[in-house]
Amino acid sequence: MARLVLVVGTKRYSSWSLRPWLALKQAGLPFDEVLIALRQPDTKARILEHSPSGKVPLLKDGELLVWDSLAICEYVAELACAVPLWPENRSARAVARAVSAEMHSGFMGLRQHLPMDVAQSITLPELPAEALPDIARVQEIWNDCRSRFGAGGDFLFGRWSVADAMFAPVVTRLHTYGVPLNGVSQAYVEAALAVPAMQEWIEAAKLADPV
Ligand SMILES: N[C@@H](CCC(=O)N[C@@H](CS)C(=O)NCC(=O)O)C(=O)O
Repeated sequence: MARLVLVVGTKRYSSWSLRPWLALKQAGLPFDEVLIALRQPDTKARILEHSPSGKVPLLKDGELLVWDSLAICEYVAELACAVPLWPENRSARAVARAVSAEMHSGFMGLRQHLPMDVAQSITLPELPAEALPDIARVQEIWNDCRSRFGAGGDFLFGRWSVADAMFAPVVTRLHTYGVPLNGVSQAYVEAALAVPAMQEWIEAAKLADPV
């Protein structure tokens, strides 16, 4: 079997790349990494050498190309049958997919106004108004998941799942910008940041050349 290859963008900024990278790590699947510097004149051309969508992340499994963070996480969950990456309970799994899809397709205010930068702590004079509804909705989701499905562990559905991968860049943003959170959300942020793979990504981002 060919070794998996994940093409990712600059670790400081590439929120989409972080998600499937974490899923692969959490699944314990070995993979090689191709890192492309974002925000450079040749970024688009370099990504297009690998990815038909012109975006990272991209997973290569031999001849097979899988692009888009959520599709890659789904594929990794299928490969990693020994380590379940979705909740086993059908209702929990349905909600995990719903919140993952909601994250994947929304939260533009949070994304645009509090961009991911895992290498810094940034104090803003005040939080951007455009991000506030998203911050409230994220906490609503986290509180709901933790109270209904979280009994078996510290993550949204108890054991770590793709839903935690999808929210990982939100966790780092809330931490980077020191956003005040309710108790359940703060505890979740701390648990998500403590995951060794998350620490590994953040350390690599801090060590890399600033680009
Ligand atoms: N919907 C895509 C979004 C991917 C995306 O926007 N990736 C950004 C980096 S985080 C990118 O490739 N930017 C490079 C460019 O647009 O030139 C996914 O979920 O993977």
